[in-house]
Amino acid sequence: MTTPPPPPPPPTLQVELVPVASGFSNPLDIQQAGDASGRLFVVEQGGKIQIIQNGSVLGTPYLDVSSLIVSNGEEGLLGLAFHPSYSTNGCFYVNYTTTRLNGTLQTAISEFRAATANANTVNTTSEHILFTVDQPASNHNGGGLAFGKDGDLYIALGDGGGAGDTFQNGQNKNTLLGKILRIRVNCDGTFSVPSDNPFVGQPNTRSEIWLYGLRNPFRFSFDSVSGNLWAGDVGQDKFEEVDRLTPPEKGANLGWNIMEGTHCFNPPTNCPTAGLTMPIFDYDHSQGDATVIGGYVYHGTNITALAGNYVFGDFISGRIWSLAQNGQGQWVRTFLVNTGGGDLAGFGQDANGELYVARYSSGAVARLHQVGTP
Ligand SMILES: [Ca+2]
Ligand SMILES: [Ca+2]
Repeated sequence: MTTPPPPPPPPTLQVELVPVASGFSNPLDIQQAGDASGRLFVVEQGGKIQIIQNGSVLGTPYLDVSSLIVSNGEEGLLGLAFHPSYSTNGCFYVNYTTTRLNGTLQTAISEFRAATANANTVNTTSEHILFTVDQPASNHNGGGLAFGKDGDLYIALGDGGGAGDTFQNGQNKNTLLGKILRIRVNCDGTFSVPSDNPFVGQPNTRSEIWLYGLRNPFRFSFDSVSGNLWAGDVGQDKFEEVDRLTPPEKGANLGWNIMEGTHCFNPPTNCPTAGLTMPIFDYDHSQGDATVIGGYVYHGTNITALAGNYVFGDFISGRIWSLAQNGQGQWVRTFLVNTGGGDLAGFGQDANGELYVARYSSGAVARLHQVGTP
């Protein structure tokens, strides 16, 4: 009688970055159009959107707004979202900074329209600017755009800039800065404010506001299954935070600049926390991390261990982690892989739920992949 071999050790999740395409200039976002075309749209900070199709970068940009925008530091073409009915209406939305409209720095939220949904180039003359917001400083412009499961467009704007909320916008509900907004777009250059937005009809507030008290929500997303909103809100000098809001939590005050993460900021001790919605997770700068990059809840099939986990990272360190609740309900962060410092500017999710990273300084797009799987 032979002794059976010992069982193999439990598998350890090993995640690698598989190159998908390269040759981009400061890519910072990756989107897909929900049109079953398999195309990935790569947003370059300087103003071009490039298409990856069947593993190759098409020779002509999908859209080129380089001449319409300003791009420098935290400025540029910062976000892209395709209309939920893009395959029939061709409408998509971008968030960029510009000085061309009134000579001073503004954020513009613009609609563009492809002549046909399968077009691989879009003319800039199809632009309709939905609205602009004056930017008092060059930094903290936010940038993300995303459609919720409700079909409405959500827009992330930072506190305007400076440091420590110089312009006191986070808690000021009479400005769009330092907020996540919700509007209803019509794909004809117009939009409306949904009547169930939280501050509709309240004096001295902006009805477009969905969430307030944010510092610089550069990246946010919706869980494609639950509809929860996940945001990475970039901190000041000490703490980075991850926020998760369920759809009913409209009108929540996420705390800035009373708090930075779960810590008092202004005042620095004994700050008034009543009514504030805390991040589900925050982390300090002691390990070289200093700019959170919001990602996506994983619903792909390649990395089975990450099912339902939130995947996010940090621009400064390049680290990418997963975040999930343990059996006691505590949020636990697990390191997955590192892009290298200054190289992680955004995540993308394809039609199958697989995740990609926009590698800012190396000008590449890579896919998160479990080592040892096809
Ligand atoms: Ca700004
Ligand atoms: Ca907060």
